Formats: sequence, structure tokens, C-alpha cells
Amino acid sequence: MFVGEKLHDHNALRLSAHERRYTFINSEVAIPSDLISKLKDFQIAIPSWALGTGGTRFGRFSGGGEPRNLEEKIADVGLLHALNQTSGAISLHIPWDSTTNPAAIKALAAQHGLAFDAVNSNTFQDQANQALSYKFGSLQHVDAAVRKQAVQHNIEVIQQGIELGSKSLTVWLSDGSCFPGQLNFRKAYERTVESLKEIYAALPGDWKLFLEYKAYEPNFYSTTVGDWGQSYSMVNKLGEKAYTLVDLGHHLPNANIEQIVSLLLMEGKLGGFHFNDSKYGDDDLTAGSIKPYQLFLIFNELVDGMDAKGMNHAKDLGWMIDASHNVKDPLEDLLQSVEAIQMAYTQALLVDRAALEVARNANDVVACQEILQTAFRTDVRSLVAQARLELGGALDPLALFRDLGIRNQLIQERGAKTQATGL
Ligand SMILES: [Mn+2]
Repeated sequence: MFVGEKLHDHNALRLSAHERRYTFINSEVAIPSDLISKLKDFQIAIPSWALGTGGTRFGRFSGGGEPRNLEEKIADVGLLHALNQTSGAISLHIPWDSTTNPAAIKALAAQHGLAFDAVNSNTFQDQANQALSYKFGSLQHVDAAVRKQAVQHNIEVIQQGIELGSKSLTVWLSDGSCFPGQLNFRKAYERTVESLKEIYAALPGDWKLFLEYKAYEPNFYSTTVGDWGQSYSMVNKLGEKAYTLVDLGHHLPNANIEQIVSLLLMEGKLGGFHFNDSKYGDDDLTAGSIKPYQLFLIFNELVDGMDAKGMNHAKDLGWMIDASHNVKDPLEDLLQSVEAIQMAYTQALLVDRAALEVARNANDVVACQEILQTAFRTDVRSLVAQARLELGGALDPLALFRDLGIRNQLIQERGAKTQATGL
């Protein structure tokens, strides 16, 4: 894939129109002087499992040309990064992405300008060579031998992550119960914390452990790490390297996610994000495709909360996408998600926080809404494009992806029926 030469022509064709829009927004809106540099620093990790078409429990429709192995997954993320210069990290799922040659994988990623973000363990399905089953849970299991197997798996994931240069482990548990009476909630919680303590003990000093919560599915009566309160109480028991991870799709309908984010940040226990969007449940749709205002409100709290603590927006939290579905080209979908995240972040940077504080203290509810919505309704696409341009990316990554016929090339190279994930 020769993005380089074509990218120059692509940008040259669009440059004057871009400059017109960029000049206009700078004349209309007070743009903070460091906004473009903050945008340029902001990288979003791409999950290895989103590079192929996702399935549902009713089936999966291959889009063709999906990566068949870890090397091809890295090539795909490298391609996204070449287009938008904002996808400079990949998040792996073990054992789906296990490698026997981490040095070679690390070197390949470096060639594409990619780092390894959080590594993810998997105790929500059984692997072919696995001795004991996770059918009734992993870290919560009533049988100590199953818990030990699951702890050992997480420790192996940390070890693989160390070799790749990752600095964090994400633990998401499907543990829970499907029917009332099946589980002693208190004992399940205690066993889970004990297991997590063993994993935490294997964490290097400069690593973080992210504990993701989820309201329901695949268990439908209870989930042992079911909400932010449960995750928060557990990570507090583990120590300062343990944090809660917020996946936007893992809440009950209409939950006020921005408030959750604000309070976790205030408590110093927000570790990072899995971006996606949803209409009903854990739909894993493209970020910003259903509720862009919610995404903006979340970023509004993130910017406010990080600034209150003097945190580095780009580095101090983990920014990851966790989405995959059945109908779009996965790479086009990821380009859309990254852009939506950048736009919400940009809009949050435009909020007039001094005026908002004045309005709040005067109980001027109308003004508060106006201030937020003025930022949200600003067309910030030329700001995001300017950051991309300065980084050497494409002014319109999606258009370039299509003009280059990348999907057809991938189908030629890899075949029409390939599969990227272990699901
Ligand atoms: Mn997730």
C-alpha cells in the first residue's frame, strides 16, 4: 500500500478549500493557541479485534480482505495511522494475538510508527488447549483451580505485554450469573478481589491495571464487575496502579456516563476509555454515530477533570476504541470513530470554562446550556484536519482510503473470506 505519494496529491487537491475553512473558523471562534498541538499529541489506540467485521450471535458477514494474523493486523493499523496520523497504537487481545516472536512483532510495529497500548486478557471463552472451563466464571469461580488457571493466564498476558513494550493490562470479566440463586454475590466478589490481587502482584512497577465493568451480557442476571461502583471498590483494594476503565457501551440505558467519568477522575481512579456508541446495549457501533452530544459531554468532563488535576490529556489516560460490527468496512469504520473522538475532544477544548463557571455561580441555567452547545455546534472539522495535515496525514482520510481502492487491494492479497478474531 503506497499511501505516501498519493497522499501528497490528495492534499494538494484539497488544500485551498481547507485553508478557506480553517481561516474562517479562526476568524469566527476564539481558538486556544495550544489547541492544534494538543490535537496532534492525541493518539487513539486501535483494537486488534476491530480490524475484521464483527459478528452477532446470529452470524457474521465477512467484508473480505480481513487480516489473517497479527502481522496483517499491524499492517492495517499502520495503514490507518498513515492516513490519519492519529492511530499510533494497537491494543492486543491474548491469546488471539499471541506471538512466539515478540521482538519481530515489536520491530514490525515500529516500522509503522505504532506502539503497543493495553494488552487484554481473555477468560470469557475456553481455548482449545485449556484444562478447565470458564463456563461458570473465571476469577470468581467456586473452584480454586479454575481461578488459578485464570490468574495464570493474566500473568502470561502481562509477560507478553512486557516483551512488546505495553504498559497496561485490561481485565474484562464476563463473570456473573444467569439466574437468581446461582451465585453468592458476596463470595463471588471476594473471590474475584483475591484473584485480582494475585494478578496485581505480577504487575511491573510502571504498569497500570484497568478493570473494565459491564452491566450485563453474557451473563443476564448479575455481573460481578457490573458497574463503576463495583470496579471502583475493587481497584481501591488493589492499589495505586489499578484503575477503572469505562467502556461507553457497558452501562444500563440512559446512564449519565459523563458524571461517572467526572467522579472517577476526581477520585484519581479513571484509567482509560473504550470508545464506541450504542442505541440499546453494548452495540459496539462507531463512536459518535448515535449520540454525538453525549460523546462531547463526556469529553467536556474529561478536559475539565484532567485540567483540574494538571494531567496530560494525551498520556495520562488510556484512549482506546472498542467497537466492531457487521455492516461497514472495518477500516472505514475506524477512521470514522477516530475522527468523531477527535471532534468531541476539540469541541470540549473550545468550551469557555471561565464563562461557564460564572454562569453556574449565578445559577444561570440557560447560559450554562448556551455555553456548552455553542462549543458543540461549532464545525471543528477544519481544526482536526489542520492537526492531521501538520502531522503529515491526509486532509480526508476516508476519501483517500476509497480513492486508493485499499479494500480491493486487501481482498486481492488476502482473499474474500478471511477472519480476524477468535470469536
Ligand atoms: Mn470494552
